[in-house]
Amino acid sequence: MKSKMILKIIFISITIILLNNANMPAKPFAKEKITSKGDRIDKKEMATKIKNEFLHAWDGYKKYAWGHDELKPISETYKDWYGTSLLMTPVDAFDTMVLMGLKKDANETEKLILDSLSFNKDISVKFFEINIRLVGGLLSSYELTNDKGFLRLAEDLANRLLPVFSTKTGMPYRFVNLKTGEVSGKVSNPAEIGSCLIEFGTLSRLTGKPIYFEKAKKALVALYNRRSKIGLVGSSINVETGKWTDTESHISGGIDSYYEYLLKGWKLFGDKDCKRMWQSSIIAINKYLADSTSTGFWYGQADMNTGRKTSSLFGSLDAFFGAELALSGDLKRAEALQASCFKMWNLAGIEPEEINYDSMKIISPEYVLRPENIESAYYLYHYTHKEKYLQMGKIYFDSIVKYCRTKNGYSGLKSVITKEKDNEMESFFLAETFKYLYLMFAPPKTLNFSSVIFNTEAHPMKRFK
Ligand code: DMJ
Repeated sequence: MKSKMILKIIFISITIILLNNANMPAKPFAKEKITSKGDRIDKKEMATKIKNEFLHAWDGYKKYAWGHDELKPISETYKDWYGTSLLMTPVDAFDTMVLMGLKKDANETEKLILDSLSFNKDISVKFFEINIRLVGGLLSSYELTNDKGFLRLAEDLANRLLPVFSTKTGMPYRFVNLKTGEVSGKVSNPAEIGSCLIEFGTLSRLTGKPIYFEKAKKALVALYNRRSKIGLVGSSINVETGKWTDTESHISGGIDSYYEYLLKGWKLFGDKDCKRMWQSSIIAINKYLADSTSTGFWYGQADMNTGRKTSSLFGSLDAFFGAELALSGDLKRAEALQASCFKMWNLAGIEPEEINYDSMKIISPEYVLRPENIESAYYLYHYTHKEKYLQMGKIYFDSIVKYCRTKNGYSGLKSVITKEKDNEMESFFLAETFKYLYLMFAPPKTLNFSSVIFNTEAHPMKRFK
């Protein structure tokens, strides 16, 4: 009886190991050359340069968009997402300023936020974006400063977002009116449904009110429970009926941070369900979506029910996955994927939004100042201490300065081929892109990596003890 049991355990362990090793990259980051000379990087000098460029972007915001959501750097004006400002850029950028030690700017920004930010507005907002940028930004601002004003704002905002969870399934609607609580948007996607546990769970921990954690966790579990027999999720789902409306599976935009929050929900709160959900999901991802080709190691698209490959697209958003693999302990796949991401960045001297990795052709040519490729290089430098990731970070930074810098800030590109600018400076450029760049080169004492978990907008939350 006992030996039967032991045999069974051995059999299950071997099966898990085999599944986990499916589609392994052939050569993990083998002959990838980063710089021609292999020069050592002066970290102090890089950190100073990055800080100065952050200030250049922030000065443009101050001059032409102060008090508004975002800077339009070429027309030298501003943009408010909903016709009235929610201070997207200041809230998103504040913790980066604190980490960079920019005391004067941080003090001015803190005053702007605490004196003028209010959420009692008759506007219908996108739950996902408002949560990751504003609730996340306010919570990390509170944890870094201990100023209760930030926590009060985060709690007020989260209370106004709560009506989104009023479905039978527990999965949230996409939009909510901040004043009336009216909800809309029943066809959603895994990322928008499953990316609030870090923020809502942290809010519960800080306020002692369990409701936020419970709502976010219920949504995450409800989505996980609708995975296919082979363990994958699709691209869109009706949150009222729980029925999938698009069964294409991938790790890209629209699904990406659902997986990120399973892993980070485990790491941040020690949540056992998140651990189990991540561990079973990553087996399916590596079995059906991982793709080792002659051009590198990638993650593509497949049907969630059959596992049949549907396309070979990879883009700037997918580049976040190296960071997740590294955080989960799978450095082999993380390093191989980062080598592919580096190739993608270098196709046109700066990263395109999407490529076909079979042909290595650019499919969507824009670069909207996204952080993910840099985020993964930062994680890999943290875990491996390999100089090549610093060199990679320097190449990324130099190309952003070269192609995206404007007289009054930074602009995304309509095309990485023509380098034509798009006149947008997204708030995540200051929250994420600059933060990850800076942290890669800054002294380790700037932020204790292992004591925090970053939300998907790079706002660090203290790990739950
Ligand atoms: C950010 O708002 C977040 O990282 C989100 O998860 C997806 N992408 C943008 C930046 O590219």
